[in-house]
Amino acid sequence: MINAVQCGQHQKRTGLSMNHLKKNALAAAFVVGATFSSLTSAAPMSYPGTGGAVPPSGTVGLFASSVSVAETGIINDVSISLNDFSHTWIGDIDATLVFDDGANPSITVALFGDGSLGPSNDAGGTYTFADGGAANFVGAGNPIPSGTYAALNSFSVFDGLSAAGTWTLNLNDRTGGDAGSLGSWTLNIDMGDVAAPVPAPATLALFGLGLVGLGWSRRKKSNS
Ligand SMILES: [Ca+2]
Ligand SMILES: [Ca+2]
Repeated sequence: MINAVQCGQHQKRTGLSMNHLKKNALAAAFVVGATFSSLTSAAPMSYPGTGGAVPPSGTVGLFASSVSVAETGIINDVSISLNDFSHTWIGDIDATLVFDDGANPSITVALFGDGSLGPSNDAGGTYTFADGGAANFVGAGNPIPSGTYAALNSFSVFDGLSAAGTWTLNLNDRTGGDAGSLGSWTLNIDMGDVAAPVPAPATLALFGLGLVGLGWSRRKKSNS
């Protein structure tokens, strides 16, 4: 309603064409229609995680931090940001994102680090890992510039799952000497609606099929 009023005022001032009005009418019809069906558009959600020393003490060990996601929307896309992450030897670290829905085996995506001692490059920035990001994070420079990088594994392994569960960032510093810190981290989940989308016309069609089925069964009964 607010949009319709604003549009009307806008029209008075500028004298917009009929074509523009038709477009707005179509948009309004779409909004009305959407109230009768499940949302199909994706909703980007962000969940903040806490930072800390990497590793938690000394120069070897596991930094782990989890966030709980209550939303049960279907995952369209996942990315993760390491905010204000610094370390004096990036190749010390194996980084993973692990999803545990509490029922099925957990799913692990390797962000960077393959278990062997990697390059001595420093981390010093904010790094987002997302499908389509730049390749070779650990070798991207010294210090590694802030930006969006590809993880070692695709995040598409999460697509189609319900987002609800525990998401854990692991930064495993496996090598003595060199340490760092993480300011915070952010889990980003682009998710759709909980229920499978059922547009209003399809619902009506199913209702109609139900009536047809009912009539058929009654005829069958009367024939027996
Ligand atoms: Ca180390
Ligand atoms: Ca270094």
